[in-house]
Amino acid sequence: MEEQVIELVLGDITKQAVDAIVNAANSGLMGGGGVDGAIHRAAGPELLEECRRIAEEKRGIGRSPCPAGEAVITGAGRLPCKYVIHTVGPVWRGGGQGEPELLASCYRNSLFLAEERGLKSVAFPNIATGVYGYPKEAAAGTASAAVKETLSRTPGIRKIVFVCFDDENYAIYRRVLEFLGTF
Ligand code: AR6
Repeated sequence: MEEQVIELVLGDITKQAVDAIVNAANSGLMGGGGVDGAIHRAAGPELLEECRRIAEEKRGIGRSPCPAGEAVITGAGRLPCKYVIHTVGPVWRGGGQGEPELLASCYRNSLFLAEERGLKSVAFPNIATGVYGYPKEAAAGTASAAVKETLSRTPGIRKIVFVCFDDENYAIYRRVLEFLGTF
Protein backbone atom coordinates (compact mmCIF):
# COMPACT_ATOMS: atom_id res chain seq x y z
CA MET A 1 0.00 0.00 0.00
CA GLU A 2 1.08 3.56 -0.76
CA GLU A 3 2.61 5.46 2.13
CA GLN A 4 0.85 8.18 4.15
CA VAL A 5 3.20 11.13 4.59
CA ILE A 6 3.37 13.87 7.20
CA GLU A 7 5.03 17.13 6.14
CA LEU A 8 6.03 20.17 8.13
CA VAL A 9 5.91 23.67 6.63
CA LEU A 10 6.71 27.13 7.99
CA GLY A 11 4.27 29.51 6.33
CA ASP A 12 0.75 30.65 5.62
CA ILE A 13 -1.95 27.98 5.47
CA THR A 14 -4.06 30.03 3.03
CA LYS A 15 -1.38 29.38 0.37
CA GLN A 16 -1.54 25.58 0.63
CA ALA A 17 -2.89 23.91 -2.50
CA VAL A 18 -4.07 20.77 -0.70
CA ASP A 19 -7.54 19.20 -0.88
CA ALA A 20 -8.56 20.75 2.44
CA ILE A 21 -7.11 23.24 4.88
CA VAL A 22 -8.33 23.22 8.47
CA ASN A 23 -9.50 26.43 10.10
CA ALA A 24 -9.13 27.12 13.84
CA ALA A 25 -12.60 28.66 14.11
CA ASN A 26 -14.88 29.54 17.01
CA SER A 27 -18.17 27.85 17.84
CA GLY A 28 -20.24 30.59 16.16
CA LEU A 29 -18.48 29.93 12.81
CA MET A 30 -18.76 33.61 11.84
CA GLY A 31 -15.06 34.38 11.43
CA GLY A 32 -12.60 36.02 13.82
CA GLY A 33 -8.91 36.89 14.13
CA GLY A 34 -5.76 34.79 13.72
CA VAL A 35 -5.82 32.03 11.15
CA ASP A 36 -9.64 32.24 10.96
CA GLY A 37 -9.42 35.88 9.88
CA ALA A 38 -6.67 35.11 7.35
CA ILE A 39 -8.69 32.25 5.82
CA HIS A 40 -11.87 34.30 5.50
CA ARG A 41 -9.98 37.27 4.02
CA ALA A 42 -8.27 35.10 1.43
CA ALA A 43 -11.38 33.05 0.61
CA GLY A 44 -13.75 36.00 0.17
CA PRO A 45 -17.42 36.44 1.20
CA GLU A 46 -18.61 33.10 -0.19
CA LEU A 47 -16.99 31.27 2.72
CA LEU A 48 -18.73 33.36 5.38
CA GLU A 49 -22.03 32.90 3.53
CA GLU A 50 -21.62 29.13 3.64
CA CYS A 51 -20.66 29.24 7.34
CA ARG A 52 -23.71 31.37 8.05
CA ARG A 53 -25.98 28.81 6.34
CA ILE A 54 -24.50 25.96 8.40
CA ALA A 55 -24.79 27.98 11.63
CA GLU A 56 -28.45 28.78 10.93
CA GLU A 57 -29.22 25.18 10.09
CA LYS A 58 -27.60 23.93 13.32
CA ARG A 59 -29.33 26.59 15.43
CA GLY A 60 -32.63 25.60 13.77
CA ILE A 61 -32.30 22.14 15.29
CA GLY A 62 -31.31 23.58 18.67
CA ARG A 63 -27.57 22.95 18.35
CA SER A 64 -24.52 25.14 18.61
CA PRO A 65 -23.03 25.73 15.11
CA CYS A 66 -19.79 23.94 16.04
CA PRO A 67 -18.95 22.97 19.65
CA ALA A 68 -15.28 22.60 20.68
CA GLY A 69 -13.78 19.39 19.33
CA GLU A 70 -16.22 19.11 16.41
CA ALA A 71 -15.75 20.00 12.74
CA VAL A 72 -17.77 21.07 9.69
CA ILE A 73 -16.73 21.29 6.04
CA THR A 74 -17.38 24.00 3.43
CA GLY A 75 -16.12 24.99 0.00
CA ALA A 76 -13.07 27.22 -0.18
CA GLY A 77 -14.12 30.35 -2.12
CA ARG A 78 -11.03 31.89 -3.76
CA LEU A 79 -8.50 29.79 -1.82
CA PRO A 80 -6.19 27.44 -3.77
CA CYS A 81 -7.46 24.43 -1.77
CA LYS A 82 -10.79 22.73 -2.53
CA TYR A 83 -12.41 22.66 0.92
CA VAL A 84 -12.11 24.27 4.33
CA ILE A 85 -12.71 22.15 7.41
CA HIS A 86 -13.69 24.37 10.32
CA THR A 87 -12.93 22.98 13.73
CA VAL A 88 -13.02 24.60 17.16
CA GLY A 89 -10.20 24.13 19.62
CA PRO A 90 -10.60 24.27 23.39
CA VAL A 91 -9.88 27.50 25.27
CA TRP A 92 -6.94 26.66 27.58
CA ARG A 93 -8.12 26.69 31.21
CA GLY A 94 -5.11 25.02 32.81
CA GLY A 95 -5.43 21.58 31.22
CA GLY A 96 -7.83 19.97 33.68
CA GLN A 97 -11.02 20.81 31.78
CA GLY A 98 -10.72 18.17 29.08
CA GLU A 99 -8.56 20.34 26.83
CA PRO A 100 -6.26 17.55 25.54
CA GLU A 101 -9.19 15.30 24.60
CA LEU A 102 -11.00 18.19 22.89
CA LEU A 103 -7.87 19.17 20.96
CA ALA A 104 -7.31 15.57 19.85
CA SER A 105 -10.97 15.46 18.73
CA CYS A 106 -10.39 18.50 16.50
CA TYR A 107 -7.69 16.66 14.56
CA ARG A 108 -9.54 13.34 14.56
CA ASN A 109 -12.92 14.72 13.46
CA SER A 110 -11.30 16.87 10.76
CA LEU A 111 -9.61 13.78 9.31
CA PHE A 112 -12.82 11.73 9.49
CA LEU A 113 -14.65 14.46 7.53
CA ALA A 114 -11.87 14.54 4.94
CA GLU A 115 -11.93 10.75 4.59
CA GLU A 116 -15.72 10.76 4.24
CA ARG A 117 -15.39 13.20 1.31
CA GLY A 118 -12.66 11.16 -0.32
CA LEU A 119 -10.00 13.87 0.17
CA LYS A 120 -6.34 12.93 -0.05
CA SER A 121 -4.39 15.84 1.45
CA VAL A 122 -5.12 17.96 4.53
CA ALA A 123 -3.22 20.91 6.03
CA PHE A 124 -3.56 21.78 9.71
CA PRO A 125 -2.63 24.97 11.58
CA ASN A 126 -1.54 24.82 15.23
CA ILE A 127 -5.11 24.78 16.53
CA ALA A 128 -5.79 26.62 19.83
CA THR A 129 -2.21 27.87 20.29
CA GLY A 130 -3.03 31.53 19.53
CA VAL A 131 -6.00 33.38 21.00
CA TYR A 132 -7.15 30.24 22.88
CA GLY A 133 -3.85 30.08 24.80
CA TYR A 134 -3.05 26.35 24.56
CA PRO A 135 0.66 25.82 25.42
CA LYS A 136 2.49 25.16 22.14
CA GLU A 137 4.58 22.21 23.27
CA ALA A 138 1.63 20.32 24.72
CA ALA A 139 -0.55 21.15 21.71
CA ALA A 140 2.07 19.83 19.27
CA GLY A 141 2.36 16.54 21.17
CA THR A 142 -1.40 16.02 21.27
CA ALA A 143 -1.87 17.09 17.63
CA SER A 144 0.83 14.80 16.22
CA ALA A 145 -0.23 11.82 18.31
CA ALA A 146 -3.90 12.28 17.33
CA VAL A 147 -3.03 12.56 13.63
CA LYS A 148 -0.71 9.54 13.65
CA GLU A 149 -3.29 7.45 15.45
CA THR A 150 -6.18 8.52 13.20
CA LEU A 151 -4.33 7.96 9.91
CA SER A 152 -4.60 4.19 10.30
CA ARG A 153 -8.39 4.65 10.30
CA THR A 154 -8.41 7.02 7.30
CA PRO A 155 -6.59 5.02 4.62
CA GLY A 156 -7.69 7.33 1.78
CA ILE A 157 -5.72 10.26 3.18
CA ARG A 158 -2.24 10.30 1.65
CA LYS A 159 -0.73 13.52 2.96
CA ILE A 160 -0.91 15.66 6.11
CA VAL A 161 0.79 19.05 6.26
CA PHE A 162 1.37 20.73 9.61
CA VAL A 163 1.62 24.43 8.79
CA CYS A 164 3.40 26.48 11.46
CA PHE A 165 3.17 30.24 11.27
CA ASP A 166 5.93 31.00 13.75
CA ASP A 167 9.50 29.73 14.24
CA GLU A 168 8.78 28.53 17.76
CA ASN A 169 5.97 26.17 16.71
CA TYR A 170 8.04 25.03 13.73
CA ALA A 171 10.97 24.06 15.99
CA ILE A 172 8.64 22.31 18.43
CA TYR A 173 6.97 20.30 15.64
CA ARG A 174 10.33 19.27 14.19
CA ARG A 175 11.29 17.83 17.54
CA VAL A 176 7.94 16.17 18.28
CA LEU A 177 7.65 14.59 14.82
CA GLU A 178 11.22 13.33 14.99
CA PHE A 179 10.50 11.87 18.41
CA LEU A 180 7.41 10.09 17.04
CA GLY A 181 9.57 8.67 14.27
CA THR A 182 7.69 10.50 11.53
CA PHE A 183 10.80 12.15 10.03
N1 AR6 B 1 -1.44 30.37 8.54
C1 AR6 B 1 -1.11 29.41 9.45
N2 AR6 B 1 -1.18 29.61 10.77
C2 AR6 B 1 -1.59 30.82 11.21
C3 AR6 B 1 -1.95 31.87 10.33
C4 AR6 B 1 -1.87 31.60 8.94
N3 AR6 B 1 -2.19 32.52 8.03
N4 AR6 B 1 -2.32 32.95 11.09
C5 AR6 B 1 -2.18 32.59 12.39
N5 AR6 B 1 -1.74 31.32 12.46
P1 AR6 B 1 -5.41 31.40 16.38
P2 AR6 B 1 -6.93 29.66 18.22
C6 AR6 B 1 -1.43 30.49 13.66
O1 AR6 B 1 -5.42 32.50 17.35
O2 AR6 B 1 -5.88 29.80 19.25
C7 AR6 B 1 -9.96 33.29 16.16
O3 AR6 B 1 -10.36 34.61 16.41
C8 AR6 B 1 -1.11 31.22 14.93
O4 AR6 B 1 0.25 31.64 14.93
O5 AR6 B 1 -5.69 31.70 14.95
O6 AR6 B 1 -7.48 28.30 17.91
C9 AR6 B 1 -11.13 32.33 16.04
O7 AR6 B 1 -12.27 32.94 15.46
C10 AR6 B 1 -1.35 30.12 15.96
O8 AR6 B 1 -0.21 29.30 16.11
O9 AR6 B 1 -6.50 30.25 16.78
C11 AR6 B 1 -11.37 31.94 17.46
O10 AR6 B 1 -12.17 32.88 18.13
C12 AR6 B 1 -2.46 29.26 15.32
O11 AR6 B 1 -2.58 29.74 13.97
C13 AR6 B 1 -9.99 31.94 18.07
O12 AR6 B 1 -9.21 32.84 17.27
C14 AR6 B 1 -3.79 29.34 16.01
O13 AR6 B 1 -4.02 30.65 16.48
C15 AR6 B 1 -9.34 30.58 17.97
O14 AR6 B 1 -8.11 30.61 18.64
